[in-house]
Amino acid sequence: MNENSGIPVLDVDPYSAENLTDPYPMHALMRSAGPVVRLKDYPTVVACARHQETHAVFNDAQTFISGAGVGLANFNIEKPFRPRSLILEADAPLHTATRAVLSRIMSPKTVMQIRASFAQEAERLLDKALELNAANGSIDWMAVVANPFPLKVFADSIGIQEEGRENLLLYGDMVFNSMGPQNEVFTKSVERVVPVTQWIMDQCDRSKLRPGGFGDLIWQAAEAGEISMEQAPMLVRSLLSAGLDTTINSLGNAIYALGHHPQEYARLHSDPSLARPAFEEALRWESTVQTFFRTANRDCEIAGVPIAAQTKVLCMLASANRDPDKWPDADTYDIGRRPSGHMAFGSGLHGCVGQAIARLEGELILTALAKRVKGIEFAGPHTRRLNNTLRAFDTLPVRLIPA
Ligand code: OVM
Repeated sequence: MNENSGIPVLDVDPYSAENLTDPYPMHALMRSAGPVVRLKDYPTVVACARHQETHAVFNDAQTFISGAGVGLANFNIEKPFRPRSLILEADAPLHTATRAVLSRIMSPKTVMQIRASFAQEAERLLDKALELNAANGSIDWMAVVANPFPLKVFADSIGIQEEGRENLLLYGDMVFNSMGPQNEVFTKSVERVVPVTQWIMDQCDRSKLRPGGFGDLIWQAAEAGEISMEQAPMLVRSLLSAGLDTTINSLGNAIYALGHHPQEYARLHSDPSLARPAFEEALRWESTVQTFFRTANRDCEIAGVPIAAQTKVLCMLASANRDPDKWPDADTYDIGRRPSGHMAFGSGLHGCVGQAIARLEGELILTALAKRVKGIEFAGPHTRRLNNTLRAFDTLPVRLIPA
């Protein structure tokens, strides 16, 4: 205990290889220590690992701002690692304007319009997965399904060229790593992304974007004066940053959840209309975005604990999603649960603006899987891609048992 503040100080590093590999014992320790904890090695930080405080912080955007960065770095003190995102790392009124544009482009109406073509690609990919599985006895779910699907359907929706799309994976990996400390996980991902950074920024130019795609619609909003012309490429960059690595690893995490719970998979197989809640529960049980920060912009309190202005607040979203005070049998993956209030898409004003498209992608892949496959077995050890923010895989070998 720290006598000055009365806040428990824990000697745990959320960014150690051990905790990135298996964060759950750390989550339990943090939740049980108190509503707010300090971390010995991160003196600028307080952390919330319970659902109640995490939710409260995310729903008070006036006190807990995003404009000073949603990673460990405080942009009021340190220079942002890249020009700051105009939506993720912004507050009102800037955020209000950029959010309105992206939320219209990815509205429920858009989701209805893209559904048929996304479904066709999901069916085609699962046909291919079963063929490869028949030929080889197993497949790498990441290589055959999880990586290719968003790289096809979401990148097509944005309207970027096919050549070089794999660069987006290196970029996303780096962006999410940059929200943690400058550890080896981060510096290695920066080394990999350097050669493709110019390619990424080039794709944000109007001339590169298919007319009528999400990217072009952002430029149209600039032409209409909703945002400035200088802001348009930066908002396209947000789609490229946030739209691939997240959904890709959510598709990985969903198969990981179902593979570990054969009875839940059997339920899904017998009723493929459970695809949507099965995906949602996977987001709760194994949250792809594990953490985001806010910054206290004034002296304030969390759960009655005084928090000084400029403190970085580490919100452990994945831990909130396993908080036993919020969720009965929190560690149990149950596709009959309707996990509303989970924090995997964040919450409040900044809640994931693409979440309807992410859910569509998850639903369609799990539906196509459930129709063709009666069981999933792991076909060897998976390999994780350690990331300071994401729960991610390099490979996830599975054997699909055809129905
Ligand atoms: C952005 C951005 C980057 C990463 C994640 C994200 C989850 C947004 O550049 O706006 O939202």
